[in-house]
Amino acid sequence: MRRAGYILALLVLLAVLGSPAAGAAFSDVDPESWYGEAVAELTGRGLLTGCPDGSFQPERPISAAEFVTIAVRCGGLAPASGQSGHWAAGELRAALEAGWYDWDELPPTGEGFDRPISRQLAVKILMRALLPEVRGDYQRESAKISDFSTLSGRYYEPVLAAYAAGVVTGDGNGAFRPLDGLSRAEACVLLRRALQKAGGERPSPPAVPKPAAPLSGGVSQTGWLQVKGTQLCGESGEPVVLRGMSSHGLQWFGSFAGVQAVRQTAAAGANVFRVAIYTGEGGYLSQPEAMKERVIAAVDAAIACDMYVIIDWHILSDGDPLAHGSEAEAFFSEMAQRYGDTPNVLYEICNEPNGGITWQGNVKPYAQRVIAAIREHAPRGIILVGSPTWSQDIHLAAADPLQGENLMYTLHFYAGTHSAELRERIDAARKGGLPVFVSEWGTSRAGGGGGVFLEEAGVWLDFLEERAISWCNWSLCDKDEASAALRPGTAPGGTWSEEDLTPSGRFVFSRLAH
Ligand code: IDC
Repeated sequence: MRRAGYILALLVLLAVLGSPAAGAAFSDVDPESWYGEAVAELTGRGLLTGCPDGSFQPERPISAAEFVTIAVRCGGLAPASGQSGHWAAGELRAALEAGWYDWDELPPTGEGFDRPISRQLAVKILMRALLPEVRGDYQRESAKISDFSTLSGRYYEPVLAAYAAGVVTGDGNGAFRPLDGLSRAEACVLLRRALQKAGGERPSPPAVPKPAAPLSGGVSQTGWLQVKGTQLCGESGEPVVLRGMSSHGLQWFGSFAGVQAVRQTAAAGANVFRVAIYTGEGGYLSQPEAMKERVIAAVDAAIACDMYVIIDWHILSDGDPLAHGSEAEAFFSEMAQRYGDTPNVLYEICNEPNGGITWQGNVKPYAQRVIAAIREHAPRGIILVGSPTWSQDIHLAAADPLQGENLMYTLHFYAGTHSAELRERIDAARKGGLPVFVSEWGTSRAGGGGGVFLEEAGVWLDFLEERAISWCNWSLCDKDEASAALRPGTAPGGTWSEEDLTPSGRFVFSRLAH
């Protein structure tokens, strides 16, 4: 009896939801209309459900949550578990983590979930979900779009790819209208076309490459780090070298700090990931809560990959670390409370002090304050300290070092700008007993562009290897600049091949494994 009642309830529910069994018989969908077939097919494949009253509402603008939910089903992505607050929270989270959209495009605070999704964002999500490999030729495809000048550069790649694949054709005037919404009927037609191009079948979720097993120097193997003399060592005292990538600013490129992106660096041999939390330029100081969420997500992603992870308070435009000393203390105190008993985490307290500041008057007193705040909750974690002139003046720190255990001093270099002189400075500082960690370096000039200078970068890396000095490369992102490791348009949640790596990325990835 009970079982019969359950089955009956299930049947009623399926009918209401517009299950495959219910067919495409929506009261307001004419099977002969331009979108009738698309609706019928998606419904038939269980990818689409109508409204509880049996209607489909084809003219209504599709909301972001509705669109993402269908895209997640089409792409065969599993909704993230443990999400609450919105009916589509699991799907939205999964799509975000897969890199189908960025945090700022649909903030997880939810205000955009039920609003109409823009055409440009819908196309980006759709292309990343179903046709991530497709690229469109700029000249050829942009010529098809009469209002191309209104499209933001951020959407060039997916929109041009969508035109190239024939997924989008534009309206009667050849316009794309990037900021307008799209109707539920239009969404169905686009999704069906993309599914057809993708081979008509649900692609399996992107394969996550397994780290080259066992991950050499993975945290589960090396344990708590410690500094002995000038050398970074593992828990049992053996010398350890960390090699890995730095994120770019999380406020712009947070999607490249997710599990899939980080894991791919682990698969190439990295055992550390650096999480760059810009203080200025729209970063932490302008949106502390949102940025904190991103930091935690990125740190947890690295922990999930058995990697060490550096929490980098990325001062840059705000040259004096003391300028936001209280914010730094509060931030690191919170991070140390959260991660103080996790051997994975290192704390880099000031990326690059610069401007009219000194070691003794600014950086050192700042470091004393922040180190004290961290040590209250993280007695063992390694703390990395910068120095004036964009973390090049380690000789000043060597002349007047900080007191305390497990402290290291960062030196940053860019192969197109810095060479032998800075290397000599490292040797001199180490001779004086200063432990050095190259927490950021680039193959380009110091501005992030120019080059790349792979020969000089090779000299630098050989120098570091000979001395067992750890390093992180700037940066893991697809920005159109020489120092970026990934080509513009690379999907953060996809599986990268050689073609996705820039010349810098290829060089650096080849040097990660040792
Ligand atoms: C650069 C980025 C660039 C960005 C700029 C300002 O590559 O895209 O526009 O910052 O935010 C550093 C800094 C690092 C710089 C990098 C290259 O730590 O933030 O990134 N660099 O200029 N120190 C020396 C070089």
